[in-house]
Amino acid sequence: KYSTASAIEEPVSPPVQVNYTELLINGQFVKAASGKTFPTLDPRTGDVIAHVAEGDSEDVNQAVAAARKAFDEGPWPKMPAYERQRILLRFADLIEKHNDELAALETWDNGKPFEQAAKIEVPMLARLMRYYAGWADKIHGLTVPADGPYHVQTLHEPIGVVGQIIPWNFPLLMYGWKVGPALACGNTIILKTAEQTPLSALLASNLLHEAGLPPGVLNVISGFGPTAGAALSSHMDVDKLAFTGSTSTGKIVLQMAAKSNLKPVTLELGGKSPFIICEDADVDKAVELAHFALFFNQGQCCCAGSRTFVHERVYDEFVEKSKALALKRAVGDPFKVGTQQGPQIDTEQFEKILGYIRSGVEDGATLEAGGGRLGNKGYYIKPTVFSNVKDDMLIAREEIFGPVQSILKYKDLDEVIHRANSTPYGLAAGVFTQDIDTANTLTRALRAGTVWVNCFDTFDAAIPFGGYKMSGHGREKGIYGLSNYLQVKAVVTPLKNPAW
Ligand code: TXE
Repeated sequence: KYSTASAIEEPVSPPVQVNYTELLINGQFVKAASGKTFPTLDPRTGDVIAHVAEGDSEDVNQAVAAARKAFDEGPWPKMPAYERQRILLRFADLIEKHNDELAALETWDNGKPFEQAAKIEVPMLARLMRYYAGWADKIHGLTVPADGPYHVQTLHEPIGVVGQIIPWNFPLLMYGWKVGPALACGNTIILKTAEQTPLSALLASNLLHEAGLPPGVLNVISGFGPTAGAALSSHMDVDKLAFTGSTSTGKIVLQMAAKSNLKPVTLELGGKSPFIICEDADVDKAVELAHFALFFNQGQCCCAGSRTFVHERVYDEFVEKSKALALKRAVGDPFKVGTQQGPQIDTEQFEKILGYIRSGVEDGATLEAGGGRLGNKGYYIKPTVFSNVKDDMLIAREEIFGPVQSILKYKDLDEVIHRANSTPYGLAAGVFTQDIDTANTLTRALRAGTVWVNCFDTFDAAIPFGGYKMSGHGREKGIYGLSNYLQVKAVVTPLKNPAW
């Protein structure tokens, strides 16, 4: 059924229409000020899906002005939190109602399996909205016992006009991680979507307005990084920036934020996450989990388990079984039932991944499976497995962001801790062991924002996510995600009669 050898069958016709292609500013869909559009492409074929309005600095200015007015004049930040909560809850209901439409648009624009989008990602978006709706009316400050005759309290206030820049690998989930907490706290937003995947956020944002969001509270700009993204990052009237993307672009936006108005920045960046398989592991289960940790979402995950460290005692068996699993992986049209892996996002990522595969071969790693493109159309890559990977090889050091598993051998725990931490990244790590002491040692020793023990990619609205080192600043999701979008104001009042 799946052509894992040479060709991909004719693409299935997507069961969805594209209805929204313009910028969303002040509650209205509008053309770009320049009149320009750009094509968004189907990764299965490289064909144009739709032409989308191309936002630039003039559009960003208009969106910031709308968000500023919606913040300063309200009612959004001042309305009873219960009302904001109800809008987010109605939005969650609408997401569920339009589940398959959102999922199909996501698959068409991104290439991810429809089943994954429809059964995992869109339901998670609804869950995230309900989670943050739940927080909306429970955000409050403290009464502080200060020295001296003072009544001291803290007010937790929304930070203001928020700029958010998101990538293309999980367009709707990144939308949810950013928009959910910012709205719950009473902020107003300008969201810049990734140029590869502008469509699903426009549909979702239309539903959010249908749910009752006042105009200007969420503005959505489709467009490119160096133009629209840069205009947002360096804008003098944006109070806060949240960015997810590559570490190199993260550095650029942080600089722009610093050089403009010193807006605080949350960054969620790249990774090179270790997944450590200990000598006591059930090898079959470990192989399956490590495969999932790397290949999920075509390998396009910031937290992908892209350095699989395997204890020497189980190494050979692990490599054999990982190879067999990769060869069985169902690669094909993401709209087909049963597809596990669709195409990569675009020609740039496709070429970059193929370059890394070539470098793995040239550096002397053993190519166990895959090793090239699949078919002659679109951006499909064969699930690729390298064994005998050494720490200094490019494929073990840099983020590949594709379906390429690198399996490394280790001897003892101290050695693997040192090697796992020898990276500028620190986003996530995985540990596979039945020994509680080994698990405790590793979870404390690994310098990463998330450590999954005997599981991987377990995401939940309540679990915080973010990076150590060059994987980012701050945490998103959960209670931690709220603080990105709040200011703390200390209010100090002398007590007239301190005796009471
Ligand atoms: O990322 P960019 P790209 C990694 C992954 C991938 C690499 C490059 O390794 O291969 O990054 O991908 C906007 N000012 N990740 O080029 O450039 C851009 O328009 C302001 C990991 O797609 O970081 C998009 O909206 N904004 C990552 C967003 O930044 C700018 C997910 C991300 O694009 C900008 C994606 C600029 N000068 C890629 N330049 C993760 N952490 O999950 C670009 N942008």
